[in-house]
Amino acid sequence: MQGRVTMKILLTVIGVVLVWAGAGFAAPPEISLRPVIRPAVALPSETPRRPVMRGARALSSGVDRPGLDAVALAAFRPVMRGDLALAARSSDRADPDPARADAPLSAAGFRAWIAAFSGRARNAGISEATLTRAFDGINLNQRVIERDRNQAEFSRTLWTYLDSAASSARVTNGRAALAEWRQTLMAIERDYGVEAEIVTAIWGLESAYGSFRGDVAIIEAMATLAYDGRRQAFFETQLMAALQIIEAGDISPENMRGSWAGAMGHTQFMPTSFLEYAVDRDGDGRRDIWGDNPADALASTAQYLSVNGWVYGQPWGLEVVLPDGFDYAQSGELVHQSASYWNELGVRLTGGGRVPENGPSSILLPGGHDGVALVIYENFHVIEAYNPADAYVIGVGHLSDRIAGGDVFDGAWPRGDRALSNAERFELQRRLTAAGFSTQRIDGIVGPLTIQAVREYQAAEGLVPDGYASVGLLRRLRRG
Ligand SMILES: [Ca+2]
Repeated sequence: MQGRVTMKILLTVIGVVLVWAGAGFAAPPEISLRPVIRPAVALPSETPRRPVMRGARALSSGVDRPGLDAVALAAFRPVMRGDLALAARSSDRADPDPARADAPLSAAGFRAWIAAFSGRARNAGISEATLTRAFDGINLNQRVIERDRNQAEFSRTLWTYLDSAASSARVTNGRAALAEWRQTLMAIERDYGVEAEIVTAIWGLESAYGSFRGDVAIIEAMATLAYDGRRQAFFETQLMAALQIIEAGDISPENMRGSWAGAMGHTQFMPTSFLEYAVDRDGDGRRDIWGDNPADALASTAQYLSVNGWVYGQPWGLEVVLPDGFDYAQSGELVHQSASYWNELGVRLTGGGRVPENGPSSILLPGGHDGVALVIYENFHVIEAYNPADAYVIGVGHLSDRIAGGDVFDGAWPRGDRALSNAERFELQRRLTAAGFSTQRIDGIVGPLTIQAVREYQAAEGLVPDGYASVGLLRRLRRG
């Protein structure tokens, strides 16, 4: 648990830190929404850029956000699955190689870098044939660099994220996708012990059920970003993993395509995740997460969750109603209690039922005490292994519930509140720490310890100690 909390402290964004990737990378207009922590990878909207999923299945596309269809928006997705998280950490915490980062990039420099890297790849067991195929004709990709460097950062609230993540269109398309692939998904559920709706929801958030698998050449993008040097070690590792995948014969270099930051296929695996979790479900001898048939990708996603501890039959979380006089010091991910403990306090499901026993659980208040209250179970943290942003986990969980026929949240969100900007999150941490409520680190990431510091500050100020890091709270801190 300590490791998990540490992970959260390092990586999580609560209330949703969304790095909104700047528009203009993709030539065609692209509506994409996805809370991102760098590196940004486009999350597809529910409107496929292509009218249909190639070959496999037509999506009933539908924009439920009028006015956006012609607007290039780029991505919305809490990116940060484990390996991306490492990239974020190395980018935000470790010093980039200043010589490399500031040096002008050139085609000649790129070729020289490829030559040097090829030596390291040979030493790692990559064959000459694979290196030749992989690096033949690739170029320094300026668009990838621009995309990486010009990530305008916008912060979005959780509820704004959920509006798209579990929009009616994404729910409808998810039910259609599940119906179409039911046999495959049910067999995967049986073999891996991960519910079909959960796998479908991840598919829906990662690529809009296969509609946005990405068409950037992965070898070129990874080599470009490694050469660029801002996160050299991370992208070198991804590039090496990509070469290993080609070496293994799973995909040709030409067909190894994905998002500019390296996420590939139906469920947007990074190359290192592929090596760790990808499986050949359809038995053709190749682990193909890129092609029209999603079976390998869906099974790989189930494998990912299964290996990380998914408990079959356990909810990720459930909406609850807190009793009058609830002690908000009991909320937050640092408190773990049994369902009977919550039931004794008077916590109830929104329909009035008792909180079901599913092992240790926590009460989460992502929008403060006026917003939706959730009881979360161990499976919540398993989804975090895929991507630790709370927004993503709640998005996956809620979308899966909706696909399964569940209802929208009963509670309200504080829709009048805007999200804290990146600078404001740093400021909040600085001011809390200066006021004697240490956030342990000043990293702009509102994780469990920052939330705990908020809660202690609120308690000291006579406020409801719900841990909600709002603009109003920051204003109060500014007033001293
Ligand atoms: Ca296969």
